[in-house]
Amino acid sequence: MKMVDLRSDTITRPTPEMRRAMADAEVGDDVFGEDPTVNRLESMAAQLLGKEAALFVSSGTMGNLVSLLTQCGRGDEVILGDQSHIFFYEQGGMAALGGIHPRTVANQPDGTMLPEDIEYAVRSDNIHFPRSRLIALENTHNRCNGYPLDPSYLRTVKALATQYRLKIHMDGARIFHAAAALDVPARELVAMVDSVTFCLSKGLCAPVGSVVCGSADFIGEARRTRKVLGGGMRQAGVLAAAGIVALERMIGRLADDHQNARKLAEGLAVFDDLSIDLERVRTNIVFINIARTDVTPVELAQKLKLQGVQLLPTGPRQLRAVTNYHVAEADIHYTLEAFGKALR
Ligand code: TLP
Repeated sequence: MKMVDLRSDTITRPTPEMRRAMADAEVGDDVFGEDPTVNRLESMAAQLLGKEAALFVSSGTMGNLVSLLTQCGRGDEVILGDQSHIFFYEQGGMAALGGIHPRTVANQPDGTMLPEDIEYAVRSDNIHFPRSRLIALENTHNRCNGYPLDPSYLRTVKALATQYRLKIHMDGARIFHAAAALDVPARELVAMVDSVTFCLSKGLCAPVGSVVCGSADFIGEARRTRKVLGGGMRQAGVLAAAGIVALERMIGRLADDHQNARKLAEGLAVFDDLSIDLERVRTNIVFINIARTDVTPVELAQKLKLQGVQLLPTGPRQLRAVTNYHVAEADIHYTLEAFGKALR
């Protein structure tokens, strides 16, 4: 039976071109800085995002952790959204491994934190308080409808950061998805931040890898942090080669995933048993709320799987669908039919 996998865009598999590039990759010892393919990926990434330097890391989680550990010390505080991936899904790594204190602020449905809430969270100089050091943003915002943060909001946060002498880190796991949705170059979305992580393995089809970008000084320190976390990867050019193809070939098609997500959301909104915040569907992530009480998200996901469609339960009444490279427009129709049968 055909299976449409909408659980995540992390499920994307390397394209034939990527596999060829991986097989042919020129490699060296990256801990000595001698892997030409990793070096090429890092300089391409830095250039693409308008930053001085970049660092190839194994995952988005590692990129965020490396960035926070590099920019903050023990007892420092990070202001971040209560729905952010860093807070929600990364095992509290900043606290567990870095002694960094998370200060959460409510995320709005569009992934922003209200500027007044950020300002209220900034600590004054007082012996009782941790020191506010950094604001962490997420773009697109996974748990907030995959919504993109636009340049005007980012400038507002930058003004606050400047006023209070805070750094900004962006979890840009899907920064190119945001750029496609807003129709602005990705570099415009990261110009205001000190560090950014983006993922090669979410929708861009690389099998492994993320890249951290920032100033040359920051990346020099981040390279040390990556090493202490065990992230020095030696002949990593076989992985970076797929990342290069991802940057060259896969970014341009992300708008197709957004369009398919839109079609899926509009098709699902017709079902009385489901509710979708259609206005918030701007990228490839669709949250589906179940209005009925006689079926749990896990049960509905099981029924859908029997009809050849996989989704991820993400809350007590909620499922998530993420369109990606392996989901074609015809698969959206197939998915809508599967919902019809599963809800019957
Ligand atoms: N997100 C995954 C799951 O962890 C939820 C997904 O399926 O969406 N930042 C953001 C915004 C992410 O969405 C993710 C992965 C990460 C960081 C972590 O990346 P990895 O999995 O490479 O460590």
